[in-house]
Amino acid sequence: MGIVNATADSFSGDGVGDDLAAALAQARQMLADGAAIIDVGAESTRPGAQAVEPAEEARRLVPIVAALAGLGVPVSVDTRHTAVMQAVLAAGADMINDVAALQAEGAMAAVAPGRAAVCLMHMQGDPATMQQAPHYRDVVGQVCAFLGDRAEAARQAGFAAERIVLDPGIGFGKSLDHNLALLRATPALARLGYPVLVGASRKSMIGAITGRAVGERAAGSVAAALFAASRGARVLRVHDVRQTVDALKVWNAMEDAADD
Ligand code: HH2
Repeated sequence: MGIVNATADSFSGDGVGDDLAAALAQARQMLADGAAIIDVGAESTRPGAQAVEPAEEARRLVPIVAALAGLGVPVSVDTRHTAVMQAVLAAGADMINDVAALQAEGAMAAVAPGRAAVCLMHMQGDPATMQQAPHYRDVVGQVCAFLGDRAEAARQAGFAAERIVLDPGIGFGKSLDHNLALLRATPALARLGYPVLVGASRKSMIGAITGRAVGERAAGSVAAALFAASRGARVLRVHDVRQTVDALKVWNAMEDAADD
């Protein structure tokens, strides 16, 4: 899953702002590099990011979604606002990627009746304050319990199991140790019975381990992606598509090779 941020302030530094042509060019390059899904967002969720009004978010997203859907590209939209979900679904979005796991008023009811998939992500607190003092009794147990409950709520609302993806929410109200425990526990999350999405790309955990600035975290991010894949993650949300796809190809070739 390649990330296209129609923002000016994403932490990764590769946001394209309000430039439709740049967003489409970035998406096309990611597809050429091997992405299977494009995830577009117009509101940064990094701590301290500027809030974007839902009307403005939809204004930026709808033309991008319509253009990509028209090309037959599987398109996911990263939003936590119900009105934006409705607008992008009408424009042809195939997936709603919600860091708030469809907990906003009306969100579940807005997405459940259609054909679009949903990514339900775990977050402790809200983006403005979530990194101040994240605390868990049992991070893996609590995240799995939350996602299991949200998946069940989605099923009750009418989502078929094939339309649900779960995400532990790397960096969303988590310390480095919490993130590492969750990545190691990908098999436990996968045992809930839904595909697991992992997004560690360029995040501060990669910086904390390598000491690298955001623009220099591709290699560390690829290592995290391979580790997650090796533990059963089915979707990898990444900025550096070409490097990640190449690494997966090499790793898969070795996994699939005959033993003698
Ligand atoms: N991470 C970010 C945003 N959306 N969605 C899911 N499902 N999982 C994630 O880990 C995730 C997400 C943060 O990354 P990015 O979009 O690059 O940054 P920003 O929020 O600053 O635009």
